Amino acid sequence: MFGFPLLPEQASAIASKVDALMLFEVGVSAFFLTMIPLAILGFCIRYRRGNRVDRSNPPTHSQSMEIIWIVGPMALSLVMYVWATRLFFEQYERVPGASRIDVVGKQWMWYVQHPEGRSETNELHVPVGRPVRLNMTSQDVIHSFYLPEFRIKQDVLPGRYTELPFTPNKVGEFNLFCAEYCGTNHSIMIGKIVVMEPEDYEAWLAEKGAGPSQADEGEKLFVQHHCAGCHRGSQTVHAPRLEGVYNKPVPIQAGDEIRFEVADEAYIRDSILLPKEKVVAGYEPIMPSYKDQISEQDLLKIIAYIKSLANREISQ
Ligand code: HEC
Ligand SMILES: [Cu+2]
Repeated sequence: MFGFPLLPEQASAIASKVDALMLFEVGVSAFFLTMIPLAILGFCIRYRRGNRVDRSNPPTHSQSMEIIWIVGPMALSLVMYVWATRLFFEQYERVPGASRIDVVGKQWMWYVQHPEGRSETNELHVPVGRPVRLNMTSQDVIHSFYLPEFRIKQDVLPGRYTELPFTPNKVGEFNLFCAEYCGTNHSIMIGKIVVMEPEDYEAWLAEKGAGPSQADEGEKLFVQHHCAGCHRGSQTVHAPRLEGVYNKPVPIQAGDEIRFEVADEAYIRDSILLPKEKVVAGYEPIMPSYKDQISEQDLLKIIAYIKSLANREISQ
């Protein structure tokens, strides 16, 4: 309208669907927002003092009206509820084969780590048309990862991993904002997302030379922090091997009982920071806690390494 866009561009697979739902909700609101004041105004004028109108037998009850105003809004609300819920599940659905990219928010910047090894700040490069899953955490306070052109937003929380799946469908540069007030310089916590043709993306990843991958860096840290001393089949310490553990159910000793938990990113993170919380059945709780000793970035690298072990054979 007059060269002033009312809505940002639609740059992800889900964007047009989010807009359709929003337009519907705005339409319903606008309808009632006009009809109710119009009715009030109409009655005010018609029944103003001194106007000669029939005021005998004012209706005190109308069953049909009651049915309309109960069933109508309920049906409309249910349409919005079902529509929005389906869209929500569609957006957060885990697409197999999505590439996982790690994001750490901190006052006041975004740090992004690609599994291939390249990292960047306040920028996120992704290939067009391929599903991506961001695995995000914060080093300090609550931030929120907001891509307006993609119509997606997700809180980024300290001490927890949240995920944000999406599929970009337009090549170009788009906005990245922090959408949760996070302190003095919150307003400069902005960046951009660069959507590239897959070939260009591959070239971009390799631009700085084939450095170590995220998992390789994680392996270095695994040795540096002495994890390897216990977890690589030590003669003196009885600790579980980590090959193949990722995304598999692990038996946890809970009192006298054993329960199973899937070793996802959050589980591995907890195992490193709070090892006494969940002790693997059959082992002593001798693993030291690494709380406040390993940065969020390094934790993600170690997790990437453990994840990469999932496909390796156990070798003694
Ligand atoms: C002193 C020996 C020791 C060190 C050092 C150690 N661990 Fe452990 N770790 C254990 C033992 C024993 C267990 C099993 C008992 C438990 O769950 O606490 C374990 C459990 C785990 C688990 C859960 C495994 C499963 O099968 O569910 C993970 C993941 C893990 N450690 C990662 C690490 C990482 C990463 C480091 C280094 C930052 C590390 N550990 C350092 C002894 C150790
Ligand atoms: Cu922020």
